[in-house]
This record gives sequence, C-alpha cells and structure tokens, in this order.
Amino acid sequence: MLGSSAFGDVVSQSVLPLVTRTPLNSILPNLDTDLDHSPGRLLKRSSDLLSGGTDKLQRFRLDPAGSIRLNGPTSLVLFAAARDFRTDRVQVQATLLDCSDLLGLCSTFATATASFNGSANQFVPVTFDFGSQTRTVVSSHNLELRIVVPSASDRDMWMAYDTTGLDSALNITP
Ligand SMILES: [Ca+2]
Repeated sequence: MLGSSAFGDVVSQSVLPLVTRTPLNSILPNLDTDLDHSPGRLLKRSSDLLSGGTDKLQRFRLDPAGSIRLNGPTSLVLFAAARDFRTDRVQVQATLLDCSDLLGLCSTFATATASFNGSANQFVPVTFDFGSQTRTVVSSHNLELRIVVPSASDRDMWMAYDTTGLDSALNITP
C-alpha cells in the first residue's frame, strides 16, 4: 500500500514508504499542506517524467532488510481525481525502478500509463498494469515507484492514499 509519512495532514515528501498495514486515516487528509489546501496530494503536469520537485513527482519506496521477489502479475491501483474535481481527462504515468541503496542509481524496468476522466467530487480507482514481472531486487537495492502526470494531460491531478476506502496499492506477486 502507498503510505503517508504520518497520520493526518502532512507536508509533501519526495519519498514515501510502501507499507503493509491498515490505512492511517479514515478521512482523507491534506497530504501536501505545503502545496495546497485541499484533501489529497496534488501532482502538477510535468514534461520531466523521472525527476522534479514534490509538486511534480511522487516517489514511493519499498526497502526491506532482505531481497524483494517479483514473479508474476504486477499492478498499481491509484485513487485519483482531476484537480479541483473537474471532469477533464487526466493522464498518469507510473514507473517501477530498481535502485541501489547507497548510490541511489536506478534502472527502470516497467512503465505503465493510464488515462481517466475526472469524476465530480470523488476519487476513482485507476489501474496500471505492469504485466508479468520476473525480477529479484537484491537486499542492497530497493524498489521504487514513481508517479508523474505528463504534460499531455488536460489537467493536474489529485491522488489519495493511506486512507480507508482510498487505499492505493502496488500489487506484486512474490
Ligand atoms: Ca492537497
């Protein structure tokens, strides 16, 4: 599951944890108090799909003590909306990377793009299919998920996570 940094309203963080637990929040908090005053997390459209400030890129990291095995279907379900709950078309790109813990060097091994039409006053689940992945992320490396909104999107995006009913999650098959 995509984790927030703490319960309730929080400032944005460039890297957040991928966690296995129940959601911290029962009502969607403002997940980026430094960026806007609305519930959820704002991602602005960007032409740079792998780097950028917290207003344009969100990274989630899974870094257990041991290795991470991927052996089968891999997907992400992201609860998302068009900014201000408009009904515009939104494009989102999700990327999976294998990164070294010490040097932070990353190699992309899967990318999935999804589009959806914003729904008034609600976040909708958007599925990203990474296909079947066979890979071992060794213990000195970590698995990273990066989410960006390409400039081709008609609107900036809001996303939701770590909240009951809005529990966005990366699903891997060990
Ligand atoms: Ca927000």
